[in-house]
Amino acid sequence: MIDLYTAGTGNGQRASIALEEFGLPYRTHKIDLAKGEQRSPEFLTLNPRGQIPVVVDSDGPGNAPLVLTQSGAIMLHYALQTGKLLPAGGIDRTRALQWFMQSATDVGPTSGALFVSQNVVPEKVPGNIKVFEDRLLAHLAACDRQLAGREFLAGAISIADLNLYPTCATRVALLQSAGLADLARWAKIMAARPAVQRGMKVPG
Ligand SMILES: N[C@@H](CCC(=O)N[C@@H](CS)C(=O)NCC(=O)O)C(=O)O
Repeated sequence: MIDLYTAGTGNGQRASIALEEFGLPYRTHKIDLAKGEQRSPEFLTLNPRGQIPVVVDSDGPGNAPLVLTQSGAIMLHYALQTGKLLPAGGIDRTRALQWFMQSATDVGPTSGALFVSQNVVPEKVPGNIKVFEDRLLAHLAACDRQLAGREFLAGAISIADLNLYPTCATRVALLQSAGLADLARWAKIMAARPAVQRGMKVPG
């Protein structure tokens, strides 16, 4: 059985939409980030960084229990385990990994930095916020160009698309103001997927 410790954030949604798309049964445990539950002694035994998402899988590799953090690692681990949403080999697999890493290392972290500059730093400086907004838009514009004439980022739908989607879902106004039409078309296709819809509602 898989236990998912999560909250309603982009990284939490990455884990839950992946588990839904892979068709893996899981139990959800809501972590209240505002109350600081991620820093409780019990939670820190699962993730010493004190962040969601965390998966506890009673049936990990070698039939041993697995505790896994990092939304990207969770996605990739179950893609490899199930053989779903990642081409088996060749250039298709390489391209899927390239775009998976683009959202994991460019889009997601920049969106996080934008959130911090808007909501967490003690002094909100419009010029600094704009720097992060522009950097995020540059990353998303690359996705938009890649999606021109394509339904998904790298051939068939893959973990590259799953990893990118939660950021686009939370940045709708920014996408619209930037006129990224191919990305907006792709986001509608992603939003219509029943498994994505279920995963985006977790933890409820
Ligand atoms: N790189 C990690 C980032 C995880 C992360 O930033 N989690 C945030 C929510 S999206 C969190 O738990 N924040 C609470 C905190 O840092 O106290 C991943 O992809 O899983």
